[in-house]
Amino acid sequence: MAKQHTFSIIKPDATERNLTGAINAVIEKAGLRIVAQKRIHMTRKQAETFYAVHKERPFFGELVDFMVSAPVVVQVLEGDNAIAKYREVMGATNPANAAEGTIRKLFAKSVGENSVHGSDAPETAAIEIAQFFAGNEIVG
Ligand code: 3AN
Repeated sequence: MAKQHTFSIIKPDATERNLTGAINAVIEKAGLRIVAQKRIHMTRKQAETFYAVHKERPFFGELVDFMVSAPVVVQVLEGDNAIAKYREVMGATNPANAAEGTIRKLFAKSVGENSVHGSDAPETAAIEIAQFFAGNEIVG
């Protein structure tokens, strides 16, 4: 399997609890390499663009409010089968359903405040990475 890139966000509930390093340790232990990373405070416009696919969902407003409530860490992760691998490492969207040892089982507070985001397909990974990183900021 060729090396793949996926886009990750360490969300406000996690940065506020100073969990960036703890989450990065789980990511690296799983064999994924952090090849780009920056801490930003998302604007409302950035969050609305990022979550545009969820615009019609009842939790959209709440989700955007949450994502702009505190800093986040945006990342590009590299590895074999990185997209599926990171979703496995994150665990289920609702931490109540997340498997032992996953980031969401270990750290997430609720289905909304669930500590991390990871791309769900190669097409979305490419779009999400391009929203936050220039090519020369990704150093493998
Ligand atoms: P995932 O992040 O596991 O791909 P999605 O794409 O279904 O999950 O949802 C995107 C984000 O929307 C979630 N990470 C979570 O923060 C939020 N979300 C999903 N479902 C709910 C819900 N029922 N109530 C509040 N927020 C939700």
